[in-house]
Amino acid sequence: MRICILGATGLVGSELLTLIARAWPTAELALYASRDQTLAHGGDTHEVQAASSLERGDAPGGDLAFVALDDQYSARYCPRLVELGYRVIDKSNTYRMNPEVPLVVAGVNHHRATSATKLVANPNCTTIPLTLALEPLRARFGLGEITVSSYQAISGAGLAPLSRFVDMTVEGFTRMQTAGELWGELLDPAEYPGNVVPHSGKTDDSGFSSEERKLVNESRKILELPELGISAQCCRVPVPAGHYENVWIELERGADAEEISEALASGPFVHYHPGADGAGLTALATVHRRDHALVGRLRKDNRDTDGRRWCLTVAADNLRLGAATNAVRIASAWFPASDPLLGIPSLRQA
Ligand code: 2RA
Repeated sequence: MRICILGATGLVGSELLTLIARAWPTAELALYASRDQTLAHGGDTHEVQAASSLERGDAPGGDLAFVALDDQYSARYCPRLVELGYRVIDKSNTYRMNPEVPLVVAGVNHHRATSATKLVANPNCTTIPLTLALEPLRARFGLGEITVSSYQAISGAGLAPLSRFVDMTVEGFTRMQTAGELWGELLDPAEYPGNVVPHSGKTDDSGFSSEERKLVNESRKILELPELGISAQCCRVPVPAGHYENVWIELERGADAEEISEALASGPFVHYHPGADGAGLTALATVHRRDHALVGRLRKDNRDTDGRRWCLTVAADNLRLGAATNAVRIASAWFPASDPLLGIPSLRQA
C-alpha cells in the first residue's frame, strides 16, 4: 500500500506521519512539500519531494493521499492525485462545500465515504469536535438553534505563528526579568501573537469571518440539516494547542441532564467529562486525549423553561482529532487501520 502526504513538513503533516505509522505500519510512504528537502520525524529521516514533481508524466501512482496544503495548492494537486489513482482526503477549504464532494466526520457521517468515493473533504478543526458532540443529541432529541463561541489555539495558524509565539514569549519574560518592567509594557500588541483576537480572516458582507462561516456551513452539511439555526463567533487565543468551544444548544425535544449526559458519553470518539464544572476540561487537556473530542460542562441554560436549552463545552486537539486523526479514520473505511482507535467501529464490525 502506497500512501502519500502533501504538506508533510507542516504541523498536520507531522501528525499524519505519526498516525500512519500506527494505522498502516508497513505502508510505503511518499512525502511531498513545497521543495525537495529532508525531514526528521520521530527518530527517522525522510526524503521529501517537491509537490510539483507529481505533475510530471512519469509521476508514480498510489493508493491513499492526504493533502494538508493551502487552498490554492489543494485545487492544483487533488485532481492530479485522483488521476494517479489515489483516494484523496483533502484538509483544505477547497472542496468542503462542493456538493459533489463528501465532507466527512468519522463517527458522524462516515457512511458518506463509500467504496466509489475518490475525494473526501476533511472539515475544519472546530467543526469536527462540534459535530461529534451534536450528532448524538440530534439523533435523540433533534436540534433547534446552536450558538458557538470558539477559542482557537495558535497552532491552528501553522508552524510559523506558533514558533513566533514561543520565541516572543521567552523573549518577553527574559526582558521583563532584566528590565524589571511589566511584561505587558514591553510587548507591541500588534506584534505579539499572544493575544486574544477575533479570528477575523476573510470577513464578508455579513460581517462574519471565513472561520465562522466554516463552522456554520460545514455543520449544516455534515449533520444534513441545511436549515439548522447555527451562529458562531471565533477567536484566536494564546494557547499552543487545543481548540475550545462554548456551545449553547436548543433541543427540539426537552430532556433532563441524565439523558443528555448519557447521549454525549455514548458518542463515538468523545471523552465525556461529567459534572457541570467540567473539571479538567481545558484546551491543554486535549493533548492527553489527542484522538477524542472532550465534551463536558453540561448545565441547563439559565433561560430554559422546558428542558430544551442547555450549555456545554467541547475541546479538541486541533492538529489531531481536529485534522489528522479524522482524516486517518476516514481512510480506514477504505483501508482498515491496524490501530482500533483509528478505525471506524461500525465499519470495523461489519
Ligand atoms: C485555525 N481552523 O484554527 C483554522 C485553520 N486550522 O486557524
